[in-house]
Amino acid sequence: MSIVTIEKHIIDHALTSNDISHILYDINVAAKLIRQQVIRAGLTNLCGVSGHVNESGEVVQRLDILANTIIKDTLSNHQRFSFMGSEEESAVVQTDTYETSDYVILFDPLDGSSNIDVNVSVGTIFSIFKKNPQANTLLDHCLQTGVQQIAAGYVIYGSSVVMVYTAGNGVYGFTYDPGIGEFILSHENIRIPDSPMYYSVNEALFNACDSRNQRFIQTLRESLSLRYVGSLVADFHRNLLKGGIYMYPATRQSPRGKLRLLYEANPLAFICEQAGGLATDGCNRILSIEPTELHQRVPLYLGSAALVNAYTQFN
Ligand code: P6P
Repeated sequence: MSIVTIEKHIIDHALTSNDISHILYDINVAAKLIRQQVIRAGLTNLCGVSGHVNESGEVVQRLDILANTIIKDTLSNHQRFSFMGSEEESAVVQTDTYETSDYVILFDPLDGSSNIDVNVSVGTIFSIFKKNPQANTLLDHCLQTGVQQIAAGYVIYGSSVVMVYTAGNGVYGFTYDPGIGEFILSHENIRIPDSPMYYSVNEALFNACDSRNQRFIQTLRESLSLRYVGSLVADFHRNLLKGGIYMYPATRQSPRGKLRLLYEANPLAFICEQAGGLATDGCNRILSIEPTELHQRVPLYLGSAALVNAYTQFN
């Protein structure tokens, strides 16, 4: 079996032209550093809450803060990014090289981190843009529609550590080999299977949804198996590989849904569409939504095209 590292893959796919190779290398370094902390969390007093609440009003875990710091420091040192938006940062972060660097990154440093204490997979999600030439403010560089992304991906820290990305030419997965300290190509050109197996939704929200969502969930129950671990990256990764739908609808408590457009919905929507799937907020294509706030939430329906289309037929 030929060993294809991220660097070799990028050369083979001639991605060196727009710096994607350097960006993916930087992210793979950050992922290795975060992995080191995740796999030892129970031994290093890194489990549990930090005592802070983030801009979205969510309790921040100790590992959220550490992962956020690792990504900011690693990427700033490599001087490719001008601006960063993070779930754990209330405002846009401007790097020391903002005048000369060309790229912008939005990221969720450790999605699903409340699952760390119980050993359920968690993940890092990232979305990459070029700087916005029409920007008047720092925020304008981050508030770009999802179709403007030049790359997106995630790292899932699970039974193995897998980095999945797209740069608009298909979806590729790399599994970390601790024996050689490298991510090795393991999933060549991922496509969502035509016949879905799973649906992923928090069934406890059923009574808080509108009747359209309730009727849709009832149809899913008849033909699919429910798999929901409460980590978006883990639930999405399963549906990407096996076929299925992840949904987090608007509810009475969260009328705009729970998940964030810029660093959760957009990057996973880019990957999903590149793998032959669809991603909507129930009415609009996620990648076409014009962002207005850094931490804005959207309802999210993401996965097999047949299932996402089935929801849009409900009214
Ligand atoms: P609930 C984790 O906090 C997260 O943002 C996603 O990773 C996950 O899919 C969702 O929230 C779980 O939310 O309300 O079902 O616990």
